[in-house]
Amino acid sequence: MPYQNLKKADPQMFKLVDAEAKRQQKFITLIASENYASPAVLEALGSPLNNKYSEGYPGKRYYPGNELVDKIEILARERACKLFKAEHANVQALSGGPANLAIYSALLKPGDKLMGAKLAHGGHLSHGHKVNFSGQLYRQIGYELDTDGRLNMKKLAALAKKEKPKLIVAGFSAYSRDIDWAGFRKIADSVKAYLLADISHTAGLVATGQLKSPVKYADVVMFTTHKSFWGPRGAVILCKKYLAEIIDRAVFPGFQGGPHDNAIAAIAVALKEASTAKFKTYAKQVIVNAKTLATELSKLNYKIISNGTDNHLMVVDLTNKNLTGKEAEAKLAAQGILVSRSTIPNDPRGPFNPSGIRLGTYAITTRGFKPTDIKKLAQRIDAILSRNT
Ligand code: DSN
Repeated sequence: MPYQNLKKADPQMFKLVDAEAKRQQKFITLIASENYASPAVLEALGSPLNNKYSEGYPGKRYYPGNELVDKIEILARERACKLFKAEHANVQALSGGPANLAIYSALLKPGDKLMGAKLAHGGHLSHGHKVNFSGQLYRQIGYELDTDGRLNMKKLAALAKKEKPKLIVAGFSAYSRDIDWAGFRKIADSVKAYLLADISHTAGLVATGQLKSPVKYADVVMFTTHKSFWGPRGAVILCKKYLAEIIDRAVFPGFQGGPHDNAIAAIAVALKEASTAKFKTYAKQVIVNAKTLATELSKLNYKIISNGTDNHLMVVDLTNKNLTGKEAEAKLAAQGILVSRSTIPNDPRGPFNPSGIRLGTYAITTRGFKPTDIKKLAQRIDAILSRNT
């Protein structure tokens, strides 16, 4: 039985943790940013590595007793570099938002222009949105998807030429198409901007060759380790050698104190898992499942932004169904299916109750869903959303 020590020490918390573990098994999770950490990852996370302080980097710490922690961090960095064919990896950022802020602080000065996708067009808060520190410290030049729900590289090039940003973020939380990294590089070069690829949503698909890799093109690539991998909460920053020192310095001591050594060990485990044939099969299945879900929902007259998907997710515009994203989210959750509300491009509604929902297939694929299950799931989603109550 798991959690026996917790049960004894804190029965109230035990009940909550145990109930949450059961809830995660009971619900069908289509939240595009969620997945299940593997048992090996959870063991590394819950290990005594949690107890160590190791400010600094391997071979250069500000505390003693880090000989083994050094080996662990070096292993995580080496595995990240090998998996993505990268020149340098930093594995200390606590999660995606802090990683992005550290990267900006390394490459930009307050007030500089940062060109990132608008939130309603698939971007992320940390890509310069005004409610995020990134939008308060830097000036966001927001870009949009075209009317077909796809990136229009010509329009992006024109915007970059007009605004001359210092950094371009190519990265998305709700964009279902593969990305023209070479095109982004060309645009960045045309205005002498840095290019940051935020592949938090797709890193596992990139690592296994299912989607194009930005590593050759971007100055910096970052990703979280809990969405597309069976990994812990955390982030990895990859960069060219010439930026390694300033990126490392920005993470520590610029932004953070002691790294979470247990999370770093768990990241290393997740990256090892990601290099296996089993994981490659999983990554392929994630995409097959997402394509099937998009096709089946389209057949049921759901409007998928960009008419389909190349990756694990899709955004569904519910306007023709006379439902808001929040209403659909609640109706589905009441029946055990979790999706997250989502803005659609040029959404007339606000982000708290937007016009769409976002669905992703990482978690259900980990649980073994195949296209036959997906077809039933699409029918079930439609049946729930079509009910009047
Ligand atoms: N909030 C996450 C997502 O759902 O995409 C990204 O940080």
